[in-house]
Amino acid sequence: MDKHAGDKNQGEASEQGSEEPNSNLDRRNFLKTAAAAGAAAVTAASQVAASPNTVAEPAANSGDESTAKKPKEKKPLGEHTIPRPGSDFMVDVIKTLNLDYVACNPGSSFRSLHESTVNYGGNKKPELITCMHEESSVALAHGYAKAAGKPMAVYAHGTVGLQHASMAIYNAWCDRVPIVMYAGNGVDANKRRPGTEWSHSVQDAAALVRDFVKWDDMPGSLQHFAESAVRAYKLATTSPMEPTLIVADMELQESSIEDEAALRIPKLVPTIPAQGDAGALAEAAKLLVNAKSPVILADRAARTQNGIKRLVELAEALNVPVVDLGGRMNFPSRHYLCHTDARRSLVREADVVLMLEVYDPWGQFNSVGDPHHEYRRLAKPDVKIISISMSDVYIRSNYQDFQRFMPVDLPIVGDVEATLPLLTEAVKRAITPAIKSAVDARAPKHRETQAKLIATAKEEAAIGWDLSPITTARMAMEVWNVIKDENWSLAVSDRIAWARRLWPTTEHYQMLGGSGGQGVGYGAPAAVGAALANRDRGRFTVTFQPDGDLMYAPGVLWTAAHHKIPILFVMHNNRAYHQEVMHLQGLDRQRHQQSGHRLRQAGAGARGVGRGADYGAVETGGGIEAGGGGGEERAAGVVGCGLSGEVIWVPTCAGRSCFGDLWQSALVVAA
Ligand SMILES: Cc1ncc(C[n+]2csc(CCOP(=O)(O)OP(=O)(O)O)c2C)c(N)n1
Ligand SMILES: [Mg+2]
Repeated sequence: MDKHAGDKNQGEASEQGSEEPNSNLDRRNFLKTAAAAGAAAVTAASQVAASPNTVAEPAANSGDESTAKKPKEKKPLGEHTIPRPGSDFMVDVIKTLNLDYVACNPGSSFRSLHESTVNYGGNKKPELITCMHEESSVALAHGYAKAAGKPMAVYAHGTVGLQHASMAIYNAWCDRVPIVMYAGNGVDANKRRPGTEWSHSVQDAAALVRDFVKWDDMPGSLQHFAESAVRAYKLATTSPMEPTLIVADMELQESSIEDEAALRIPKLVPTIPAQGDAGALAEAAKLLVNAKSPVILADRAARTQNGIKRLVELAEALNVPVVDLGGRMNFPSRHYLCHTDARRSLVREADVVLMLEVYDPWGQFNSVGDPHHEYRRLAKPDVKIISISMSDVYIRSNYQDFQRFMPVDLPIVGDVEATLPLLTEAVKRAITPAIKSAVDARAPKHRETQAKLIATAKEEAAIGWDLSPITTARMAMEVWNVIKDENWSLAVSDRIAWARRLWPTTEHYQMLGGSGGQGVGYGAPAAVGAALANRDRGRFTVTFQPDGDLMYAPGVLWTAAHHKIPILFVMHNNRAYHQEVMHLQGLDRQRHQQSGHRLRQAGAGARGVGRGADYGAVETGGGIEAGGGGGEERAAGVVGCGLSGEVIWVPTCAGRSCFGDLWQSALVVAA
């Protein structure tokens, strides 16, 4: 309960100094007693409008007998009414930005913006999505942006809300994903109410996250807000795309708009993405055309279906194999030039490598072992490297997500999707008839290699097929059998590698990548965000959900149920923070092998996270169906194939009955 219950104007009046009339003394004491009684917080405008013209009786246990007994003052109705607060105008501005949703966990620093969004804005465009944790709000917006191809908004409480949100903002930063965030703050100390409002106010709210947002501002006027909100959206959606943050001062939100006729909302005109330099692209084309063993590495390259189409055109023009590093869905997995599984050998043999928005360029050509840090070169020393990326345009100093410096022979600044058509044209111009026949001659070999790669993946997936609990490979294929006729989208595609290896893909929303910054706790909320976007676009969302990741903020399941966001959660419950278990085991082995004390307590502190958790019985509110959880027997009944299972969550979707057929045939592994 927010202890700052009560009317803002009354609160201000109560802090006016010692020369107050008696009635003000009464109000101040009323506020104290009302806070002690836990009165609900509402916005200044709405509370005043809704309140009777009498101040309520103080609570009997206020502990302030003298004031509790004094008669209460009556004020004329409407004296403090603010029919048009600044936050109404802020909502007018936000509505010009084509934002469908705003994720939020409520907080009084943006209560006015909240109230205006719901009552003035009609809770439409944007519509509030209630989250249980600010980290969930931002991760949800992160997943949404990749599935929707456009950002959603986040409202965050000042200070504490942003502190909670910070890791998720960092993930989105690393993943180059646009999110437009608004946080509240009480700037003027003279206006702050004592207590929480001070501990939630800050001189510079954005300082906390400034290293990993592209831009922030704290507007000093409504006109300033309009211009900065439009700028923030524009910057967030210009590649390299990143989160942005506008801090909305409480006074600005809650005070009446003055001189509204003078306010102007600038028009949002999206920035045209940067294209690579024509001369450099001609040089790149020459290198690629004359290469014997070229390869393309694509990472955060394709944003839309057009991106995939353009990469296919380039690859086919050169008959060059493509390795999809998976930051985005870049290339159809059954295309004869998709050689993702051959990454290491392709890089080892390559004479020319084209990198398309690759997150870790150095790591493609070099490795450092663990735990002894042995260095290994993975490529020829004279390999020619071309890079098309926006990473040189925008970088920050403190956080090291920019990775180790990689010397590149031809570094080209440009947005990949926007630049690819120019490169393909340059390639076509550079291909002589003699080269064309050499290029064409590569195709049969590439088809053969691709068929072999798929056959190998299937063979490897079949290893241990009949084990119980089932393998993750089998889990991936059983789930595939269930979803393959849907217009499906895998919300988090870097957790179970088998899905990327084995599922045929064509559409840009089918594999939505990972967290970017490897901050655990991303998976569940990002999947719900992706499912929100997919729901509106008629797609079906599935996700493989690790136990540890879910346990960070499982309240997001409530959000899915509450907002009727359909999603199939397939629990990957290995009952551990297993990656950490493996680290501990590795160190234990290294340190104690000779003394014979290996694996003594290697799992303590990292094991058991999902043990005993009956995910099938999770109560998250109406609309969720959960199954499994009762062990092998019950799971066998559910899936009808005698395998060990844990849980499947299928929040219901209005108009569609729980994907009942999926429920019948989906299953989950318990390791
Ligand atoms: C916020 C955060 N805290 C801690 C870590 C360290 N960490 C890396 S993987 C991992 C375990 C995750 O467990 P789970 O989601 O169950 O996946 P599993 O490793 O079991 O497959 C942890 C804690 C991290 N990456 N991010
Ligand atoms: Mg786990």
